[in-house]
Amino acid sequence: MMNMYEGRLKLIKDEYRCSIVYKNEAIVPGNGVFHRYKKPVLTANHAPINWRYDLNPSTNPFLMERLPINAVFNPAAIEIDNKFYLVARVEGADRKSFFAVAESDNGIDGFEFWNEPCVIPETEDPDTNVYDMRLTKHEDGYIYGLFCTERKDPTAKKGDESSAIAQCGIVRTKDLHSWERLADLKTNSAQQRNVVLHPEFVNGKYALYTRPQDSFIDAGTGGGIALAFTESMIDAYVGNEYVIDEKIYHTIKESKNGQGPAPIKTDHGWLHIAHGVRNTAAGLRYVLYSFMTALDDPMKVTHRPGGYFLAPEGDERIGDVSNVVFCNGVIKRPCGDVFIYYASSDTRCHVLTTSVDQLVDYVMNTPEDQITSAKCVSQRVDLINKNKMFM
Ligand code: M1P
Repeated sequence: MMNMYEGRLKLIKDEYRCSIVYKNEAIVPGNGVFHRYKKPVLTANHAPINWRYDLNPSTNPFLMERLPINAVFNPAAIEIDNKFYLVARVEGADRKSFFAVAESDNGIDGFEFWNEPCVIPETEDPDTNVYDMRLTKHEDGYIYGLFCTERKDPTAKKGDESSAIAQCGIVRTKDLHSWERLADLKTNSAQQRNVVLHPEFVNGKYALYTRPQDSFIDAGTGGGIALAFTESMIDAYVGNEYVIDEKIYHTIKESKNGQGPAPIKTDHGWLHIAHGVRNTAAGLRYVLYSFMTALDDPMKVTHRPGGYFLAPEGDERIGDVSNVVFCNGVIKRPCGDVFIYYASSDTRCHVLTTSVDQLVDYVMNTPEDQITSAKCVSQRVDLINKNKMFM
């Protein structure tokens, strides 16, 4: 007869295999822009057993989960030699996040974490929490990971244990195994989140999408997604942050917005996926939207499809921070297929599949937000009239 330890170990191993080995299927017919998938691609259940349990029967006879994983979300993404890699935000039950690489052969299922999480060196001022990496394969030859580094606000009043300062941490790598930590980005803004490196030099400089913000949660006077420039990624410093995509009253991005992954280069322009946030009686609602900037001038927005590209649906709406979709990982394949990785409600990771052609069509031919109800009615009536000959 099996003792408690052995019985539990078998059940836990079976449960782990069941939660990571499955075939993911596209939900058809989809909306013509992308396909959603029936199952998430990466969840807390993907965390290997030896990351969570002390497997020594003499120190853990009940086989208790000593270091549970709370959530796996907001992954960066990259394809190397035909393999799909996610660098996910893994959050323990202790609320600390860290990064870990998971790999898959097809990008839609079969993701498995590497043996150990990423070891990210600290700076002289240790991070309390790190999260939301964006990977950029830069033309200088490095893969950069820009992420949010968070520390307690040193000016917080006595008793205030929640005020924090968010800034941009920077690492670089060639293989996702060893990570070189560079100095945190310096800017003139009080706080930064959602900082992303543009993949090419712009006028000989590194170009960074920033999101200046006044305080930890509120973007405040930080007007939207900005572009800023630095001579070097070593001791990177940006001065002026030029807002290229501002937040706007009564749109899906009226409270704040943030660049998603590094933009995708297409023949027609740089294609951006971003998140927009509005406030509601039920709290903040995060959706994804898209826009395009000029190839020869990434400061110039050329196309702004109105409304959201993706909003949380069904089970996606529920989680640790409900009513959120967030994207910081995309893979454009050489064949033109595009895999967009997003997380729902700060809890789990999903994939959308589409193509450069579909995304370009969406961004270039979807009408802009008309800003008022009357103009939106007229926009819809126009569409109805044009459709008469096809009905
Ligand atoms: O909880 C939703 C998201 O909130 C923050 O994003 P932003 O700075 O744009 O508001 C981040 O903490 C992000 O990780 C989180 O998903």
